[in-house]
Amino acid sequence: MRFQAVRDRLRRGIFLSAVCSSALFLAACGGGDDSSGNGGGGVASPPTFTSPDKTSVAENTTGAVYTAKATDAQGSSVAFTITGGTDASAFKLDGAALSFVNPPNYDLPGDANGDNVYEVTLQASNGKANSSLSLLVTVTNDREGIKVTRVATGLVDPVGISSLDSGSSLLIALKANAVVKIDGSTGTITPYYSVTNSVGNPVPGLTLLGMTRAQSFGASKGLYLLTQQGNVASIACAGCWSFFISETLADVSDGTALAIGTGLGGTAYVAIGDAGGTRAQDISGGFGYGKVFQYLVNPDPYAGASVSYFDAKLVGIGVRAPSAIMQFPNSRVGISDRGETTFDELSLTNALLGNNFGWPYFEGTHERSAGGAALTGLVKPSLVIPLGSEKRQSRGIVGGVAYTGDLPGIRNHYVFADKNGRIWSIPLAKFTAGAALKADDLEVRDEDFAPDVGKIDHPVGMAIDAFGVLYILDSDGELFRVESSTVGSIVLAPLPT
Ligand SMILES: [Ca+2]
Ligand SMILES: [Ca+2]
Ligand SMILES: [Ca+2]
Ligand SMILES: [Ca+2]
Repeated sequence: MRFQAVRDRLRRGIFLSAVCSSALFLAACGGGDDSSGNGGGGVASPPTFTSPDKTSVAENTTGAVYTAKATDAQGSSVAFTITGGTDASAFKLDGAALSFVNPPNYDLPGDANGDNVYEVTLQASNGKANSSLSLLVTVTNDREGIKVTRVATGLVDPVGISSLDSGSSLLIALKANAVVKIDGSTGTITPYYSVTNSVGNPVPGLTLLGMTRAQSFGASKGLYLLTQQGNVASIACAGCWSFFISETLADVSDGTALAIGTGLGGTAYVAIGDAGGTRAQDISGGFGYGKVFQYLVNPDPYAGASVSYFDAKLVGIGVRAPSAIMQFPNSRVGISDRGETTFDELSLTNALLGNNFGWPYFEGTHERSAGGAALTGLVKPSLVIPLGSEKRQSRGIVGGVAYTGDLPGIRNHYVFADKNGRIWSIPLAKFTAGAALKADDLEVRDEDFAPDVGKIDHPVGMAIDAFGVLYILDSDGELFRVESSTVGSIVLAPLPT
């Protein structure tokens, strides 16, 4: 009897002989449950799957992704179950309809090996015998409504971008002492500002390192510039006074990294690196290295014993190679810092004073040297990304915006980049107190952000215009506008007649 059943199955090609040998036969090949009795007349043959062993589905799908089908030689009804597979827990079965427990996310795959191919084993049973199918479900990308258009090229050595808070107007700082205004919807570029001397000529040898628009006098905003002349980096507020005023920050001949951005209360923040780490924890020696400062223009520079154009506050210590400073919702400021050998990190704080970002004791979550536990005011990083060039490794965190605009795919995400052009996003809701997000929290958005022309290869900054549209500035002079791919296709209902 049994031999007869085996031969029948072989004839139908149901199982692989290599697997289905000897005593393993019943278990591995789901052979007939003939021990349960078949009335003494032959062994029930198992159902035969007729649905394919692979399927593909776009990410975010909520409904059924696959319908199991099988025939039964005896005409019995067939029931399906999930019996295994590496990714079995990602699925649920309703009758023959297979669906994901949670809608799959191509940009942050949930399958065991992260390649967006989910492995699940289905079983078909007629109540007496059963057979199995190893199913592969491939999840494909959806751009989630994101359309990226290149709106300008030819911006030479751009170093920073800010919204002008009016329409689609943006400011872009160019290294060669020029700030240009650009209309983000048309790409039209017009001169806006350059640092000039007393006779109105551009200051010789002065270059720009960065820029942010931040609070100047009262509620009004000013243009804060990071400048360099010779080896000396300075901060300036363009147009805040009738003459050009700058304040020295650091000697940058050793390659000290600087970052400027808008922080708590909409004020200008500057971070000065200290790659060697010998000065980052020293607050007695008057070193600016390894520190973060808030700069405000002084409304009354002549009030004190000496003339002081800026009010500068020491916000924090312990930074190595700061790359970006940005505002976060819930009155937080984010500061990204480039690691030496292990991690890039992003730290969030809502404290204006007393922050210690940990360098040189900590690099990300890695304790680089003993003694870090004793630091006061230690701000543990909210996000650490290992250094490297893989999808979820960093070559240096660039920019970033807390995007609250209309694009559903990235709405309420922190959208940021890697120096070599990787675009990532993380839902803002994940940035909770005490959470240390890691590489496997990164949604890799490279495909969603592929532009119509050009390439986002070395981004230098991001900005959001007054309409809520996101822009990405690339170091080779390209400006990209990120908008909804569906805006143009809204169909208005006809007017009643
Ligand atoms: Ca997605
Ligand atoms: Ca897989
Ligand atoms: Ca996507
Ligand atoms: Ca480019």
